Amino acid sequence: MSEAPGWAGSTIGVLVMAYGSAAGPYDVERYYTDIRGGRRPSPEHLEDLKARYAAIGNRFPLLETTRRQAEGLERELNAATAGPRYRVYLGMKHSPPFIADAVEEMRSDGIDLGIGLVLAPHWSGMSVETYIERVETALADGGPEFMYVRQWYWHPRFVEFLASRVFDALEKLPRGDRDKAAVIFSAHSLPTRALPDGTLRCKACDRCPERCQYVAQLQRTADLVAAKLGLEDYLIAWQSAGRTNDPWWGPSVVEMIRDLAATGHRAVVVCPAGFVSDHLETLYDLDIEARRTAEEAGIRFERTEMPNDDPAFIGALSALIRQHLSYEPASSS
Ligand code: FEC
Repeated sequence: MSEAPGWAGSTIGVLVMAYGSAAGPYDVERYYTDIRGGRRPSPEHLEDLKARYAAIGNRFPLLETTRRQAEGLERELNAATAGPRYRVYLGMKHSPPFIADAVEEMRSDGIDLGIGLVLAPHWSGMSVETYIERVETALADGGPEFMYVRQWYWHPRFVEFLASRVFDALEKLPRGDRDKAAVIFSAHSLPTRALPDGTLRCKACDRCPERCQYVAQLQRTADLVAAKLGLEDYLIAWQSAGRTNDPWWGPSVVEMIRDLAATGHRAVVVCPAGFVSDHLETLYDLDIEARRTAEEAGIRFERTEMPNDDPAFIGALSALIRQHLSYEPASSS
């Protein structure tokens, strides 16, 4: 497979981007303020967030996991003897190393071609596009030519990987419960707004080429994984809604678990398909909150293991980057 014609002799810079996390309990206020676009959180909200981190043992694994993913990706991309060389950079949205710093590093390393990959498979104007905007702002001072992988919810190797994780989680259930189990595919909720016709839309819809791609893309991931496994009882739901005054996209995972229990299910497997690492949203929102909801409702709970730096997942990311460079060398989509 020939990649990025015209760039064969150069080093391609891959900018891997993720959400970011606090560096420790002392850094939670700075981090929360950054997430809120510079507005400091109320003391109640800050205490609530600190308490959630404390409940998971004050762990902040996202940066380290993303670093391992980036290192693994660089190794995997460079494993091929022919073709261009790759250098992988790391840029976070809400904590150091920030995206702008990574772009600056690429510029000073003399990288000619950059490719941006956000570690979130489903596109939304409120998620993936906000990373790209940060890159574009940083590029205003000059820098590599850039292209972006905006969405990869469909990638066969990612789908295959998720299917194996769902299979493993189902296998952990006792046989009798497995036969009455439902699988919930979840992603981060987004704030919504009401349209004049009464329907709800993600707040980002004005920026979507088509409406609610985010919802349709999660559904597509779920359908593809379900088809691989022959699953019939599966749904999508939304998790980790923020503590803001807006309504957020639903139904939530917690609501869905209660509904499933009420309709005779004996177990639920949650596959957080919108995330690829362990962090607060999996370790607290699912492993503590959603699990507690299931237990209170009298049904079993399993969560699929996150991709983190599993070699099969890193291989899927590497295939994605190579394909993007081969088929769309001049595209920015
Ligand atoms: O472990 C960690 O420290 C980081 C976990 C973490 C991930 C993550 C991913 C996404 N978020 C998305 C959207 C929003 C919107 C708001 C918002 C707020 C928070 C807060 C925390 C937080 N998010 Fe997050 N998100 C993570 C953590 N997120 C903490 C603030 C406390 C709270 O309200 O619970 C609302 C912003 C505002 O207030 O104006 C919107 C989306 C993703 C998935 C895509 C991605 O990874 O970029 C979408 C991981």
